[in-house]
Amino acid sequence: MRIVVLAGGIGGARFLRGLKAAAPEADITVIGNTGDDIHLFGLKVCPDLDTVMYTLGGGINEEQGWGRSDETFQVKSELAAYGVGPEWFGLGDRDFATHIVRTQMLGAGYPLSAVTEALCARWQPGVRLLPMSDDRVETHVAVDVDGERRAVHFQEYWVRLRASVDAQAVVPVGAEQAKPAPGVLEAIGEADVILFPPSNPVVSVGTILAVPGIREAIADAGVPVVGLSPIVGDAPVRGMADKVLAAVGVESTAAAVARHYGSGLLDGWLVDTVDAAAVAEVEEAGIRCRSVPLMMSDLDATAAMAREALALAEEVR
Ligand code: GDP
Ligand code: FO1
Ligand code: CA
Repeated sequence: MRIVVLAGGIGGARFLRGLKAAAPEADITVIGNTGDDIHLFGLKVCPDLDTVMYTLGGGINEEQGWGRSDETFQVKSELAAYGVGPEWFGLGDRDFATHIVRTQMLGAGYPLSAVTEALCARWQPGVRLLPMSDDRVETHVAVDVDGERRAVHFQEYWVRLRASVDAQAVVPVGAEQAKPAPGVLEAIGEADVILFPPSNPVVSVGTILAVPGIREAIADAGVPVVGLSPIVGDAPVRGMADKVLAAVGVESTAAAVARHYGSGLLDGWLVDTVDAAAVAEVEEAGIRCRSVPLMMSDLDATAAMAREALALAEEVR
């Protein structure tokens, strides 16, 4: 079975671990969000691609959910001693090596998709990891500070400001001009099932869908498209999905997120058991819905979620 998954960082990566356990024979292609990417110290950092690669490859900091395990921060403190920041973004020494290799290859003319493949040759994530695009896309968030509107990079909004101010708008800068990376449309066209993991609907899955051609290819694929809610009990399990959903006028409920994707895109939707009351509302919107436990507390629980998603896909096929 060929499965395509649109993934952000932590939510996407943890779900993929469960999916691999649930469907060990499946051929899994991951289309990764690159809207979180940022250039720092002359280096290109791709947080969501790296989170998927490290999580599936065994190099992730498990507690944190991002960055490397056994990490140290010597380079960061040496940079700080030169007065070179930003000090608010925690790049560790082991992680730095990834960004150096990536930036060196990009400088030599390799596209991001080829660089990602080369990095994955070390980590062996057990899935084919494709960036959504080889073109530069950067999510910016409009915020009002002291009565003035300004746009900040998504990482500045999340990591420096900790999403403490409301997001007025979310813009995937460059997405309109971006092309899907090589292999993305082909993978969607050849998929048997397409899954939206419990990733952020706006700044992860939404950004991938903003690359012209990807949303259309999924809607036209003619195969089941099933998603899992990242909203449990009317709040994100972690992160700032509530803030960025508000910016696009969507309530932070499992049902509202399903309606936001819409029946033109989604065939099936899983909500947590605490949101069982949302099932009827989602089904009224023309999307088949089930309530099942959706907390990725361990591998078994996550694999069970993946099995439920695949079962729902068979039901709507
Ligand atoms: P990010 O790029 O690191 O923010 O990760 P993603 O976009 O892939 O996923 C973020 C989303 O995952 C957040 O909106 C969380 O609510 C959701 N999430 C994290 N852990 C869980 C979980 O155990 N269950 C569910 N249902 N959602 C989760
Ligand atoms: N998240 C933080 O909250 N603080 C950090 O200092 C930080 C650094 C960082 C470095 C590399 C990387 O791949 C991810 C990093 N993240 C950090 C996580 C990142 O901001 C988020 O996972 C996502 O981009 C949010 O969707
Ligand atoms: Ca992300």
